[in-house]
Amino acid sequence: MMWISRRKAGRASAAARVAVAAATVAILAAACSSGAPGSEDSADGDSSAAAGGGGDVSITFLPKNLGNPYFDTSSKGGKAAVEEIGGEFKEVGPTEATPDAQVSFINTLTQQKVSAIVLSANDPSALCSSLDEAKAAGIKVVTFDSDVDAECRDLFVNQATAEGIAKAQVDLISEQIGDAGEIAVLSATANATNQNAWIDMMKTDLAANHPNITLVDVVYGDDDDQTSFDKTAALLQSHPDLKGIVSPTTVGIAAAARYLQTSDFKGKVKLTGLGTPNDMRDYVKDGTVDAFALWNPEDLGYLSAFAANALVDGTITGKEGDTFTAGKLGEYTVGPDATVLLGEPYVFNADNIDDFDF
Ligand code: RAM
Repeated sequence: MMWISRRKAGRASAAARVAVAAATVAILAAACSSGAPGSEDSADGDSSAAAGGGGDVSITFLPKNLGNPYFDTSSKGGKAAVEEIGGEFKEVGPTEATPDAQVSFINTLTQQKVSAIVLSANDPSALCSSLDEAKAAGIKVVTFDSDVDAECRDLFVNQATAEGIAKAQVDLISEQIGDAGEIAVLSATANATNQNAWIDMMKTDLAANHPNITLVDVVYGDDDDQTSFDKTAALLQSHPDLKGIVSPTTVGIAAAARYLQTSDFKGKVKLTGLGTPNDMRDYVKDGTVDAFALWNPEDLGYLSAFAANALVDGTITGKEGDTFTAGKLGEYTVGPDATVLLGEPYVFNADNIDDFDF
């Protein structure tokens, strides 16, 4: 699997750009999080604390939770895009990945009359009434990474098709366990739109194409490191014949790898799913993990910010066929259901992991 062809040529330069930017990551992270990461007060904070420019357009990122390296990276891309646009960037969000916590941030942003909210949703429907109020106040609502029901937002920026993400993970686990035996899923939160869609499609793919693999359990680590670690231990205890774990969340796969690394199961119970190269590097190098998948979260944030700006300035309305330019990533077209697609998942292993720094 590769990045989509349009971006293939840019991959090396993207990696180089990330490397060059590495020295400034700490500064950007501090600036992006508008106060202490995890602070529930950050939505009330002075927007200038995380300002990315002085323009009229204010674009606020609201991830599932703060303190998650995946969202630190998507917000880094979002901030870069908003700076290019000449707007004002903010990131706010809860410490725990819950819909209730996101609702209060949405309500505050509506009072603040930001131009656009760019959101990864902890629930498909629980945010809808607050998002409706935001839209009624003239705020553009873009989801990225994890969607809400289509009528509750203006646009969804999808990292890759759900089918593609599901298939990548099923292919990986099936290769790693010899296409037979018991597997389990360690997911994020029970209501996460994105993980639930991927798990459904994994089940379909397993049933259709891998009759000798049995999915024996799906457990939820809530995108919390300790909960994910504990759920991994419990899975291995309750399923002594387990051959593999698929964790379609960057928090879950890293915690599961940490558990396996020092256990008797290292190398015997296979682990794959969706992870970041920086979180997973040591586990790939020491044989705890063979291979896993992801897309580039920085590009996802960057594209989402440009999409939000295109809605704000009227270049697009979310209608199928609308086009806009997302800076260095080039031109994108709005597809069915007001969705924009970043690309395809990419597989990381010992041969390529050092080419990436996020
Ligand atoms: C976690 C979050 C996010 C998901 C990634 C793969 O960081 O659950 O929503 O897309 O994993």
